[in-house]
Amino acid sequence: MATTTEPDRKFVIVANRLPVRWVDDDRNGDSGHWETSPGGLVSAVRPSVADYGQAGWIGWTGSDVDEEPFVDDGLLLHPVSMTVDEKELFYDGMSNGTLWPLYHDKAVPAEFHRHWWDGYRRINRRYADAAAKVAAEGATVWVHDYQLQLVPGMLRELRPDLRIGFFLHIPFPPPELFVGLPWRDEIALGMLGSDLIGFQTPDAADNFHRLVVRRGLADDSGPGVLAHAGRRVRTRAYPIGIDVARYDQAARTDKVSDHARDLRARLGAPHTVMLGVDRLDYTKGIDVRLRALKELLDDGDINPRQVTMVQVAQPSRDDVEAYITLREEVDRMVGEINGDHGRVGFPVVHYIHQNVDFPELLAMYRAADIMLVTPFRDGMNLVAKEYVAARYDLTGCLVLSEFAGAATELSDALLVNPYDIDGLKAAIARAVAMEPTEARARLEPMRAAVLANDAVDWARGFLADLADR
Ligand code: GDG
Repeated sequence: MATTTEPDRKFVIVANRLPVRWVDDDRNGDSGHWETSPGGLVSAVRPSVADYGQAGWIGWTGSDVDEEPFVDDGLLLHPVSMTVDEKELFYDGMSNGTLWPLYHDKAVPAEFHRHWWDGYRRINRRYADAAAKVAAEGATVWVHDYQLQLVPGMLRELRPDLRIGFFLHIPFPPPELFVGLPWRDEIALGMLGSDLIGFQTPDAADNFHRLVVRRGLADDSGPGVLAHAGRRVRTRAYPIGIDVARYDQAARTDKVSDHARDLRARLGAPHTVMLGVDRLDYTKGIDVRLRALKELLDDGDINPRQVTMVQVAQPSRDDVEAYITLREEVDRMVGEINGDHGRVGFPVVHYIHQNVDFPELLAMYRAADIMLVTPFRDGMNLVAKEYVAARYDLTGCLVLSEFAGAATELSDALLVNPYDIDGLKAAIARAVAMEPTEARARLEPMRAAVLANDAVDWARGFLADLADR
């Protein structure tokens, strides 16, 4: 239903994507339907909307077609459109060619291009204008993530009456790294337009705090408090949670149990099933876990007749050069492992470069004895939490990078440094041999941690602090 835009929304989310996306049914654009967008941001943020009567969401539909605002389930969806060229500068370029690698330190070099920056500013302005148009007097606006770091500052200029919160889903790098960015002060000032800035970890919050004080952009007013332009700006860690009940309940159903049993049978009923689930992204360390597996097989430390690995790599950002290269590298490594160690009908690595649906994902979490989460750097990593939520019977072993934000809460996982291949190999070998009593003792506190901070707690915690002056 199309609707006119009135400044009547008491609560406005501003995120790169809308919470729904248009799916072409017949591939020629004649018919289609809206479905929930994938990813952790939407599932964590969407429920908070229910606490507010009149809410709106500003975001991109993923297409270059101009769409009118419309209401879905009481929520005003306000599409932001961008041309193919603008998407290249703003999204592929500045967001994913500059900021994403810079913030995930040294996975690939960050590129700095002035025309990307111009595109980033232009599109941030578009989101800020849209938010200014729909927000009611005194409304709360919650801006999300690295694509939109200029929006709080731009919005504050347009609408000083608003309460503005910003949450960064990815890491914030140490000041020593960040200062190489030619537009460091503009980005930091953009974020300082907020009343409250949330990060995934205390380290990220601390990095930002030190940066702005060191650059003379704000004064230190005590732990987590900055003084900027006559206002108080608070910074704090709010580790994001998942919809625990959804994973826990689905995992307990007969349907998922049957599915998991069937999956293990189809894998050749191995002794141990290892699993990786990631967007195909160079920060996630998919290559490093394949390298560790290959060496363990080459050395004879793992028996390919007993151990099988499933790697789901959801297609992602496939217009960006580094992602194309990674895809080729992963294809090659999987081929090499299976060529050297597989048998006809029994590959060692089952590689799925596709999106799997929720029931299939759950069945995989249930079928996996070992979950490998080995990013070089990750804001949080929801997959680690989802696995823990699905292991209601306290079986299974999580191997987790110490550089994922999740490692702070899930410190009972087998923690690894993904740059240390020998250490990773030792952790995998240890996970394969782990006794059920140890697995249980590790999972119990991890489940307690995941249950204690779910997605709704996370959003409410942030929004309560934002409301508190
Ligand atoms: C960013 C930050 C932070 C993946 N493949 C499939 C699938 N997924 C789902 C997972 C999970 C989500 O996508 C991925 O979330 P992550 O947290 O692991 O990673 P990013 O996408 O990089 O997210 C991250 C997050 O924002 C939230 O703040 O934790 O650090 O980088 O929910 O289950 N889901 C389905 N099929 C797949 O093939 N159904």
